[in-house]
Amino acid sequence: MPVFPVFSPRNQSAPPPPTPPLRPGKDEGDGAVVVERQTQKTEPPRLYQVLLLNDDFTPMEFVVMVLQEFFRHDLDTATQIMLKIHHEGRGVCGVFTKDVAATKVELVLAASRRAGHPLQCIMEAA
Ligand code: TYC
Repeated sequence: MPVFPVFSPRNQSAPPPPTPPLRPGKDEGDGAVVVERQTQKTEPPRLYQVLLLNDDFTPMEFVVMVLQEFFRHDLDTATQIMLKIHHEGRGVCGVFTKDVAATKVELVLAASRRAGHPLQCIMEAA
């Protein structure tokens, strides 16, 4: 016949609950147990350049407007970038995360087609 210990508030308090096992974590001295330590795994997001390509038909003013409106360049910078594209064939408008770059490309192409220009806008891994 098993004998159960009896703890009544009058004679003594109940014994402390059993200590949890230290595995798989380790007690670090402050009573805290780290169950799992993870090394940093997240990489910074990849970046993409958005570029404009030269053509013989899109007006310079339209390209400057695109660089100001969609890439927030001031008039001087936009003009310099446009002239670089005009002379060298292509030029970087800005560097963005993938989704932002893809959206910029879509918006520029849509605005160009709407205005009847053949301007080409592409993205490339930076
Ligand atoms: N080459 C065009 C012209 O002489 C101007 C131009 C510049 C067009 C940049 C496209 O991405 C471009 N009208």
